[in-house]
Amino acid sequence: MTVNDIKNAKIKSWIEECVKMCEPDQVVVCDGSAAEYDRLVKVCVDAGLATPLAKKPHSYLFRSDPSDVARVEKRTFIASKKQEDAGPTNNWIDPVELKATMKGLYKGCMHGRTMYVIPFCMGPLGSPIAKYGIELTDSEYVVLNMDIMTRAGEKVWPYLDDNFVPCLHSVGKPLENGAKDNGVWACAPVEKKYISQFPEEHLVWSFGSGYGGNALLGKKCFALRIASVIAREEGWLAEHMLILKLTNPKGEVKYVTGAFPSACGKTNLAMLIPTIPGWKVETVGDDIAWMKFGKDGRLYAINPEAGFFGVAPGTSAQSNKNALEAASKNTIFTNCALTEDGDVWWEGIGYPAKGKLVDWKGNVRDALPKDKSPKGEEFAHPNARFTAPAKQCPCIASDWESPEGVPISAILFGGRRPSTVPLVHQSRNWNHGVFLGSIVGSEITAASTIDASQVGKIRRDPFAILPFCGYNMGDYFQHWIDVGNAAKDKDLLPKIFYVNWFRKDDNNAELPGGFMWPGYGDNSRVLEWIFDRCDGKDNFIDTPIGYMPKEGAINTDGLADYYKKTLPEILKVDVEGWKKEVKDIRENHYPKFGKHLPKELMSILDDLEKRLNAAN
Ligand code: SAT
Ligand code: MN
Repeated sequence: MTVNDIKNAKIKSWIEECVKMCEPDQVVVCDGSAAEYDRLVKVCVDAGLATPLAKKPHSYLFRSDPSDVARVEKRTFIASKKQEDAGPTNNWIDPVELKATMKGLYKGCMHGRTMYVIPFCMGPLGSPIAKYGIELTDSEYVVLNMDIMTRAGEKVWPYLDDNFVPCLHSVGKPLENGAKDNGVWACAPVEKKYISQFPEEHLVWSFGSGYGGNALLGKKCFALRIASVIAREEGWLAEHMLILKLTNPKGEVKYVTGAFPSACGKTNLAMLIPTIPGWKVETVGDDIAWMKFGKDGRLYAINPEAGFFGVAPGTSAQSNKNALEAASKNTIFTNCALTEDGDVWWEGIGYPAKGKLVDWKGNVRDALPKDKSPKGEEFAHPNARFTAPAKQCPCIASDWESPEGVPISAILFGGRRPSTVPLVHQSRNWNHGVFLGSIVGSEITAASTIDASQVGKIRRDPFAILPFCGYNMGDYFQHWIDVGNAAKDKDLLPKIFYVNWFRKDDNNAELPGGFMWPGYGDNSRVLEWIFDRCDGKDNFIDTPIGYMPKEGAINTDGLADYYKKTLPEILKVDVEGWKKEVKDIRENHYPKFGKHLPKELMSILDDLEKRLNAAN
């Protein structure tokens, strides 16, 4: 099929306009077939951009440009008409000005390249919660990744109408006069990179980067930044959340979503292997959840994606066996190291490499006798990724593609908090849960900053959606409150919990890494308590910060003695710590949102302070 065969006039004229501006050598409408995938892989292999992996069937390694290895938040823009609508946490440029600048960049930017037209669906095809888009891109790598991460190609046309989200992408490196990429990843210098969302138009324009969320526009740009705007207009929730299916030993099922800032093990939690007998965790999604009220008044969630774009380093048989299995075939690896026998390797894979490795920059180096490397000398880039089909995950839930979604019983928030925040506590009600979401954050550690004065401070990442919210974060809090108010029956709303797997006691030499809780599969012990809480079981005590496990309510069978000893400590309310927390929220966090901060949240903060004072 060609652009001329497209029946929808709005779609056709948008593509024609982009073709006129970008001037590609040719335009290909993607059908999403296996043959097309293999043809584009061959283009990349022949161009020296991809390496087939002997050890992983139908899988390829790409190396990006060293300047194009992650999302670029500084170059990500919410171009609403009014700056106030982008809010205090987003970069804003006037949309008229931004469009003028970007049109200048897009002019002729696809010379020497092919423009691919990718029709795609976020969510199961035909689902009442799904949304549709079209990405135009000059990157074969993007087409291949979109094939895994979304439902893309010919099958989408019957569902496309005037409501599609247009997503224009260019790597921003035209090839003039027959020039070739010559095995070099194409991108533009950082000051020419623009990852732009136009919320009023539900439009995405991305220029200059070929990597991940900058370029696979269905993911963060559409499914979070634009979808959060649409969700607010339409009364639902587009969230940076995993979705898991939890089955207890009696075979009863509950679905849980969870939002965590990066580096808190979100993908690991979504694919967790419980250590408590009889329990099962299965995956519905590892990154994004779209939640809408069903006819029965419950919130139903779909995973809008079809694949995992997971961080490779740190993924091992111990940390996440299921992710390794998911990425064992039909997978694209980016910026991992290459072994002599044609496999990928990364730091934290669980075993040292042998012989020589080609590192992510393409240099051949002797492998080290361990699976760690000094900072800055990693063989795999710390943000190296695997793009794997979700259906290959051994623990994918049988109903992960259910068009009506899965009914959510619990919502989790969490962060890395070495002190103050207990292992788990439950909000008293929906608005108190919104409060917990609004204060999500991780403590800044020496490992995450070069600025020593920042260490110990909390980097707030409300709802873990800070870089992905398409509008004013204060209005976003209000939207969550409005969704709770819109519930037909408040008792049917999911229960909201705050978990913290990362409490530390560096003075206790018995604890591995100083962590007071083992995490990983043992987090199932906390999930069990949450499951029972959703059933209203009498397993809690009322505390100044919310509901917490009563003594003996967390299953400790088989837990190492030193964790049994630390458990009471991480299930206590640290009154003095929480008073400092309240002060930090009042002085440093909430003032950012000015008059957009919902008054409900301020009264919950006041109430928390009162309860803490009364606890003395
Ligand atoms: O590159 S992505 O935005 O897809 C992943 C991430 O940075 O969270
Ligand atoms: Mn994410």
